[in-house]
Amino acid sequence: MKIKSIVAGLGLCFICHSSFATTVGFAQVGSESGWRTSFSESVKAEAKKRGIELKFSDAQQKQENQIKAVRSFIAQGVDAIIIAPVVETGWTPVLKEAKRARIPVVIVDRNVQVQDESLFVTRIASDFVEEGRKAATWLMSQPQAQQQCNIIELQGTVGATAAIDRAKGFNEVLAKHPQAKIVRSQTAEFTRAKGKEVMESLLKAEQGGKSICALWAHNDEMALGAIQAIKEAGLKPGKDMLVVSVDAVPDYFKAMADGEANATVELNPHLGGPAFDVIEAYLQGKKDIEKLIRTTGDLFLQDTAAAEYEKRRLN
Ligand code: GYE
Repeated sequence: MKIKSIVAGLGLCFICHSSFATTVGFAQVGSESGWRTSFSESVKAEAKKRGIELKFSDAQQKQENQIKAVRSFIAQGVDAIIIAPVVETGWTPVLKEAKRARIPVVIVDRNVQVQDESLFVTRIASDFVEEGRKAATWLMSQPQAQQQCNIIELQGTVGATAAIDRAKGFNEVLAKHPQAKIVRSQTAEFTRAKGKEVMESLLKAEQGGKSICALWAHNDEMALGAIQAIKEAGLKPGKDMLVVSVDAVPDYFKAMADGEANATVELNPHLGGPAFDVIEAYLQGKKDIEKLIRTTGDLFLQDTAAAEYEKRRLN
């Protein structure tokens, strides 16, 4: 199939169309959140639908594992590689290796920091800065936030675009509201277990959390863990303390329907289709592919949460 790709790349292939057997390696971050799991499932289902052979690697949130996986995809001579990077830095050497082997790489979700943009075909991702802005804009519109509003922030993985950019967007809006400020901020690595553990310690540090107006979590999974900690501290999440985050996973809709969370910005996990569309187009010779393909998502609140939960829980 390598030969077919080359022939297709030259624009000479009449039989290649969607039926040619393509092998794609997918270096995934891990399975730290419900959103991540849906994203992995989307890629697997889409590969199956299109007859693509998928080599899937779960890096358990470690970049070194991802780099190893990419090297092994290169050694196996796959036709294309999808990388959902854990962190932004440290990608140049392995991307160069892929380029040397003439294997196209598509970046999905978080970003990579490289000087040479020709090292990847495109990146398919949401605007994380905008997600942070949306979360903060909603929070700042709430009556509780009109007077002094002390916020606890649970950050995502250190060095990950989703954490860097969400914080940036949120803080940008907050800067226009001097009555609101982040009083505690710590990473909880995008997981529910860490979300609970870190929130417990931050609530202790804040004398139980009575003076906290809101929790801002960089993803629903950490918020769900933190909601547990807030309840155990004797406070009502969603009422005594507003809860806002990003992802829009089914469990979070349930929490909103139960009144224990207030808002979330949707992050589309169905990235398999767009990723394979780009790969197929590239292998068939299309070279003028945009460097950034955006996905978007709306803010969801409690009013539609029960209905959304019903719609989404089985998907
Ligand atoms: O929000 C979180 C995940 O990189 C944007 O990673 C993604 C984040 C997502 O595990 O749930």
